[in-house]
Amino acid sequence: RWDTILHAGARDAAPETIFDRILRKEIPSTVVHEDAYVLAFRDINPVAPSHVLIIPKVREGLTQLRFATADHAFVLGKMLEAAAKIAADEKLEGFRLVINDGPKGGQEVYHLHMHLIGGRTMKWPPG
Ligand code: DGP
Repeated sequence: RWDTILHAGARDAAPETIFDRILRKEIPSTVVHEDAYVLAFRDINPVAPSHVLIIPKVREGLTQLRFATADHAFVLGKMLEAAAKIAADEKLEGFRLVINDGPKGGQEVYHLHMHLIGGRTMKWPPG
């Protein structure tokens, strides 16, 4: 499975991000979930009482969702599975999952990540 993701190519030429350093534990983070495929840690700049980032562990994965293909289905599923578990662990009554894509989508870190946000009532539409 990792072979297909490693050779998916979308991020091979992309520079490292701060999330690679978090994955290597060079930068401390508050980890709330870790398995073979994903790491989840609290956002340094939370926008809600519970704000967790869920990222794939493999750095040659994806910089952003727009490059996702069927090759990434497994790890994308693992990210969603982790989100469901963390939402239960955090005892969230309601929550929102956000993937920002590109500058106009509000993306700042180009290592695919999902924001799990909860602990307050969400507004719609988002900003
Ligand atoms: P985005 O805008 O979707 O690319 O979100 C990037 C998020 O990453 C942003 O909410 C802040 C968070 N972040 C950036 N640097 C760090 C860091 O060093 N540690 C942690 N825990 N979060 C970070």
